[in-house]
Amino acid sequence: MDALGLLRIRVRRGINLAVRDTASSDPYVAITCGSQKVRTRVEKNNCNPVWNEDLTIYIKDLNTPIVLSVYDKDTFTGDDSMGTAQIDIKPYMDCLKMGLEGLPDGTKVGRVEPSRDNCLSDESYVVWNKGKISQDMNLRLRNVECGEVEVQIEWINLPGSKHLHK
Ligand SMILES: [Ca+2]
Repeated sequence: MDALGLLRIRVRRGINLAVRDTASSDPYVAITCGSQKVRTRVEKNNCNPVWNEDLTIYIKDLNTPIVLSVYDKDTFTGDDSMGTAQIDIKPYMDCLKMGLEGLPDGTKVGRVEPSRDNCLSDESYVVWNKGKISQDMNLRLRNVECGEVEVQIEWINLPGSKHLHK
């Protein structure tokens, strides 16, 4: 495996997610990247679930799309879709490649505006904190009537892997 590194995706919570059962849903988040698929636990009967769960994927190619999907867990039928969003890590990776060091905690090192090409519902910042760089994103779900998901991404270098900093 010649991965560039790991991406930790903290799935914080869902906001105003779509109703897929009688009055609510049993949502969970699945993230796919190439052949990888990881998922959170199911939060029963809650359209504003708090997961606060870390999902980690290998990144081998920065061009492979990272797709977040929300589903309603059903016991006897297939799980219903509650929307999808793509996680665009390119602005974040560009900040990482700058090789920043020794900044005060909370320094904003990058800003990403919502656009037609990303799924952001709000401005998103790449932030330096305690020697680490992370980015919080509010993702507006597509292919669904409503719903947003808050995530945070953070890069983790693999020991011995090709270093990103040039
Ligand atoms: Ca259900």
